[in-house]
Amino acid sequence: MEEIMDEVVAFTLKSRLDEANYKKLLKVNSPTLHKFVAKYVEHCNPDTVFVNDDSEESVEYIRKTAIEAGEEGGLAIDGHTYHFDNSGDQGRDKKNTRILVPKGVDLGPAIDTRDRDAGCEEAHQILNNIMKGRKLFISFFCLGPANSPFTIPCVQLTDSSYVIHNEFLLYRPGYQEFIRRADSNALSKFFRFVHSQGEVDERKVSKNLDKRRIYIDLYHDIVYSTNTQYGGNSIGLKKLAMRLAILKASTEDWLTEHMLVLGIRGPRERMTYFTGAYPSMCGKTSTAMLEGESIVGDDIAYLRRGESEVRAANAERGMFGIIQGVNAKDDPLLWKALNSSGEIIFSNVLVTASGGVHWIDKGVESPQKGLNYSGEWYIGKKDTAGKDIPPSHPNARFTLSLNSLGNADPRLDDPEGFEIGGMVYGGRDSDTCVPVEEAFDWVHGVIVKGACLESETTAATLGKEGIREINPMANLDFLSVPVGRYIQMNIDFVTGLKKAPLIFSVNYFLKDEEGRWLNERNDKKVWYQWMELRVHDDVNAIETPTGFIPIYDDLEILFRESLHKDYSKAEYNKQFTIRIPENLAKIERVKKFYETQVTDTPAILFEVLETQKKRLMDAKGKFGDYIPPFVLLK
Ligand code: SPV
Ligand code: MN
Repeated sequence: MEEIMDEVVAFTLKSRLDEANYKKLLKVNSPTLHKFVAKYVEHCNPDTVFVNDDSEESVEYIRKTAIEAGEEGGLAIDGHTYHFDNSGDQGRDKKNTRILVPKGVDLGPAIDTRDRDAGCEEAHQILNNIMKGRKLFISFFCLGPANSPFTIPCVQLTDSSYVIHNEFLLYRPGYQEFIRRADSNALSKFFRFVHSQGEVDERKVSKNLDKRRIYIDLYHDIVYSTNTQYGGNSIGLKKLAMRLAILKASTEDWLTEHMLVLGIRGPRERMTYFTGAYPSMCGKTSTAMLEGESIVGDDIAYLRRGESEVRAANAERGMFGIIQGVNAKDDPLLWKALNSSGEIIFSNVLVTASGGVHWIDKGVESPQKGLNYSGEWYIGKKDTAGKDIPPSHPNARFTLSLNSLGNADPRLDDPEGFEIGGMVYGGRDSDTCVPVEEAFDWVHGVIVKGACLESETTAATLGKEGIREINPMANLDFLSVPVGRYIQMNIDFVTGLKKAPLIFSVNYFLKDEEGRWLNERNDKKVWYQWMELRVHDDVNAIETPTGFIPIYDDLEILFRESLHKDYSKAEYNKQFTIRIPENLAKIERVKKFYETQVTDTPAILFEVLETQKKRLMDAKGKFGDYIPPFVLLK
């Protein structure tokens, strides 16, 4: 599309917006914004335009519209609503998500790109007139706390009130920030998202899934998302913004990570903050929600260098969490929030006639019937392949704001962020890594814990589950810079800092030879408490070929004191046995990935892997294939 002239912009906005909305838009004194809005109002051609100025009336209008438009339905508990996505639109669509790059830019084989001109053309073809008969919502947000070095202003255009509703639960409001920045000539750049759910069927779910596209115009800070409603594809500020933020961070020397931020209480009221990277559906939210600890964020962290330390802030302020498995016993805090009045959107759960909701592994008996993403549902209902349809989708979710939780950190919006003591990497790994382990040093940690993170695929993305994949820093799906460069950025990140965080790995999914889980869900609390003690050098550890592991006595005390559990030496020995053949095999898989899928792997990665391999071989020579920890206790 051609650039449009200023007079045309003014004319378009005046003729397309009613007076009240025109005034709200004009209050943000930014010709760049006006031009952008005018272009997409012309192009997508909505019947009406609504500008969200973050006032209570605006927000109430969006809530009301979501119900009236049938995108959400009301539930028995005050403030709760539900939403369904098409049964073919229940996860992130990796196949149709592309980073648009100009000719000559190559991000390597592990990242799906598309030529910018061709991608933009296709996106605009799909978007042409897509909002005819619809309302366009324009809304402003901040990624990161407002008024801080972490802040990134964003504007979302969408014809879905459900998307906007999610966003004002998940992100900090941005209308005032846009006005302030525009008035002081500091609004040169902002992230822009154009989303349309496209045509919907009688259930109000996107129906043209063949035209589902998520195209990230990387160097122009714009993302197009069409013919989808699933949050991971449609909520601009979430994983779509993350690709833009990773590139931005790479040019400004900070990091955008797929990480929780969590405060862990240590002895004598000490609070130590951790970040934790986990692939989707691998325990990130349940870790962030550990009882007795302090949540800052559960999905996306921005990390910056402070004077001498690493500082992190949550890009978000809410949670788009997985609901499967949430139960009263293991998740008391979430359970309470999900059962209390307050604003929550449930997506793809089972809705009962009395306005209740149910999900897989809720820990209560399943209703016989209800409404779910497949329509009317009853026990035994089959899909077209003859498989049982579960009451809720495995990737069913809830959206809420962190401040509706009892454990939200009081400094959640602190513009300075949080000093980080430890960084944790965790994957879905049934047979290789011990439950918790500290890296030897920063570079070892970045490479062996972060870059080598391996995990089985889950229902969070469309496609087959249970396939083991290398997933650097749990961030591969969102990378917008070549993988090797990204790893080098991580290596260099703490250069010159006096207090580099310690790096750890955790594995909640370890099994024995019979396929039984070796740990219980809440054991992770002990792993984090042990890491907290390590950050302050309060306990010793055992050196193994792969890193430092806990001493039994320290864990025994933590299990007893914080989980009231007897932790036996037999359990410890099983869980912390170093599995040499599995570790060696993993190194080969990782090497293959970095040799074939990444064209700019830093040489240091292979060197660190070789050294680790040598340590494993030496240990194997001395102690055999499976080394219980006491053998290594000096
Ligand atoms: C994830 O899949 O990593 C999520 C949910 O956090 S989504 O919004 O789909 O990215
Ligand atoms: Mn995520």
